[in-house]
Amino acid sequence: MTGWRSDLDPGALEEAVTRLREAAHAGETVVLACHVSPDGDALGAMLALHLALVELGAVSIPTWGEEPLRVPAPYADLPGVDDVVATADLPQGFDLLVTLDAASEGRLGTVAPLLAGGVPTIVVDHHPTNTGFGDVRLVAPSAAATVTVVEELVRRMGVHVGREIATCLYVGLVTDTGRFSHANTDRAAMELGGRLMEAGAPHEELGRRLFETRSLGELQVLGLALSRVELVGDVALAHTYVDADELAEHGVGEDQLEGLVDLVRGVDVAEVAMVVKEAWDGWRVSMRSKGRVDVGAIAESLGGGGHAQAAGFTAAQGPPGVVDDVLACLRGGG
Ligand SMILES: [Mn+2]
Repeated sequence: MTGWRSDLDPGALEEAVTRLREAAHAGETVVLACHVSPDGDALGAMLALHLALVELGAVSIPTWGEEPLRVPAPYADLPGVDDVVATADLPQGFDLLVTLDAASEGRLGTVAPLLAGGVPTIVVDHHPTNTGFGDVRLVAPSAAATVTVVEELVRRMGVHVGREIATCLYVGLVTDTGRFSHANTDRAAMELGGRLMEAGAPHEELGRRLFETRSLGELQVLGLALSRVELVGDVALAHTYVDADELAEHGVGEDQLEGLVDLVRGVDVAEVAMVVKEAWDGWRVSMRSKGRVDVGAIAESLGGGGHAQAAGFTAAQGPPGVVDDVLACLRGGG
């Protein structure tokens, strides 16, 4: 096996396929759990495997461990999404647990305690930081997305990848690769995308729904925030903010403005971008760097964390105080 497949233990792959097929053919109950605050890869991987298991005869129950379960708007029409069940409503006994795109037990939220119940657990993931929990582990850090591993599983289970499964898999692939543009985009990702297109994934419609659709309120809040971007020339910092009243007025959640900081980073002369959003528990600060400044170190020094090019922290005070703190770090060589 080459590429991402060489990350997997062939014995574990075979065991996972056998267990899933046997469970399905015996009509057993399989619980599938993706990480909390699910993104496209988490939901796509879980629902694709769910549809495959149902086709083979399993009682498959998809869930994730938070209450209330709120499916993010772009994913509300995914095939199988109506079958999602709250963790509190899971049956008392089930036969097999599969976790998807979750790097640690903590990311499973209220599903995590089920791991201690002695139910065999298959872990399907692609995070290099996966902590190694579970019984059968299919963790492929070289895979662009968890759906990459799921497609392999589904094919080996003998299930045909039709339009519905392809749609779920494509959503995971196109979101985790940033529309086939992030560094994790490789030949395997491109080839998988092609196969899924051929299988009927509506790529054009999905592209529009996932990347080009916003509520009117979201668009207006973006406009507001963009209209007051400021540039601090000596440190090439572009920054802006949105407060809680503005979010409430437009019916927008602070978590719905994920893309704003990337827009701010797009300012041609900026090296660092920062967005400050007021949330119920303080001010959430997102930072991005084009590479010369380690924003992870700055976020860490201010009580948060992240990567060199994408990081964040929570602050008790909003602008201008939080801007002053960050400027002190940037000017201090932090
Ligand atoms: Mn992922």
